[in-house]
Amino acid sequence: MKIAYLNLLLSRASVIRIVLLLAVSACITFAGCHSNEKAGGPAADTAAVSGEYSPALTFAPNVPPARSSAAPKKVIVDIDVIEKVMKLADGVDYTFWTFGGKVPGPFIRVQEGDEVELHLNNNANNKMPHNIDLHAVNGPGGGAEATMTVPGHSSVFRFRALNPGLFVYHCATAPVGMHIANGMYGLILVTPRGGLSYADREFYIMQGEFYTKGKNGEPGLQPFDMDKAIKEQPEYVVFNGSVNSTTGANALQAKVGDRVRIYAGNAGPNLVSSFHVIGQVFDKVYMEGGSQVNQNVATMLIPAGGAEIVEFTCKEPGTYNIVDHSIFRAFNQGALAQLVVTGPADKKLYSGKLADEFYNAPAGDDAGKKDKAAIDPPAPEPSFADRFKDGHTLFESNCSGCHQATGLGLPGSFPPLAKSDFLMSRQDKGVGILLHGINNEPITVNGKHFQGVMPQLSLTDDQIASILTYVRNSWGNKSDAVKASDVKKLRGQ
Ligand SMILES: [Cu+2]
Repeated sequence: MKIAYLNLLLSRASVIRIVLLLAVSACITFAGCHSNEKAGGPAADTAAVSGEYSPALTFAPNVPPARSSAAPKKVIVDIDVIEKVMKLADGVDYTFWTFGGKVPGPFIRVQEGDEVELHLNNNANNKMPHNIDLHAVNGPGGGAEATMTVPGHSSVFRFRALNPGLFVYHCATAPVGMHIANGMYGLILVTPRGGLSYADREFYIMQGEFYTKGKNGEPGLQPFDMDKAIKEQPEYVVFNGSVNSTTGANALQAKVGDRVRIYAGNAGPNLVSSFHVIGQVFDKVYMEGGSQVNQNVATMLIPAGGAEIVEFTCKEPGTYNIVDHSIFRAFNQGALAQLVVTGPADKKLYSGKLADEFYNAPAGDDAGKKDKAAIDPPAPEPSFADRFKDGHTLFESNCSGCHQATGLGLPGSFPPLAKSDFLMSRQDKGVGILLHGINNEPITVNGKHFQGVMPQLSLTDDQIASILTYVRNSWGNKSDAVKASDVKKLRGQ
């Protein structure tokens, strides 16, 4: 989706004023160079509102398009509160409290100066009262007091969107932490007058924790655990409401050359997020979703109840993992999303692996000079038991993060190795994948389709033989040991 934004034309007088402003504030402002005066109208709080409309509300990862008219309008936003059971992870259900029936709630996009009229409808089937606190509001409780609503009622209040930026909204009914932990949050964007710069693709990602009675992965309908919430010990930390909401077939998609903007929120309720896209540098970041721009940052802190706008241009094809870089959250608790970039590779920008060669220590080093055969002699083939044991250790450090210690993988993202028809059909298939990785090629395992992405791991013939011996003889799999010489043969091809 291409999104066009208005470019602001600046008079010489306003350019001078901006230079002065920059000199004083020594910072770059939201929307480059804009102020209410320069937008040609009075301040946002006094500008006349002309006309009304109901904007499109989108659910993650989608973002509604920008409005073309710059004049402030009356904007009517209707949100239904729905309590419902949905999937938190494979085999794990949870009773979510939601804005609009999903977690996170709808993305609300308005413009600086708009008068927003918010209707909060509490479904008659719900059990709890709810309200909404929008961090974009200047007024008591951010609207929470005005919108406290019992089931079967609807509340209305209005606010003027005075401050441009990206803001969290959430339910603030007591116990507030429980309403947030159950999924009642989302983002509201107040675009500055003059709009944001051009972007080819915009995405909506929001992190949140879940505190379940059962441990991570324990199946069934899991109730909320207040004790774990108070101790800030979540079982799940996820993007967009569930484990694997935005991976595999649901990954974000972009093309080489695309300008990507991510609206990233963190609902908490407790943890601060270290938001990172592995293999991308954000060349532009609206810090904490506000007006100050930082440049060339790889990992952004997002406070609980806060948000960031990050931008980058996709330069190389590949699958990019989006994580909370408190990294056990990403690979063990669910805080993992993916962006798949397609298009031509530019080997001048990123070569991929160029060599894996025999290494000889420099002269004078204690290791001394040795010839290749002395360092890397053809080792005698170890026993099956030793191969299996080494393979287990190597699997734990290289493979279990994705394929899981159980060998069951993660549905939709990482194929199972346990009883895998693909793995067990032929030894050389596994060898080939461990030698070369998989670069976004489709593979089918036990009738299920995966868009395969696995990095090349730079393993030796011996290590590959051990890992394959382990995985081909674990979790119900059974076969002969894999020999290092079998791997060597295929490496040469
Ligand atoms: Cu609530």
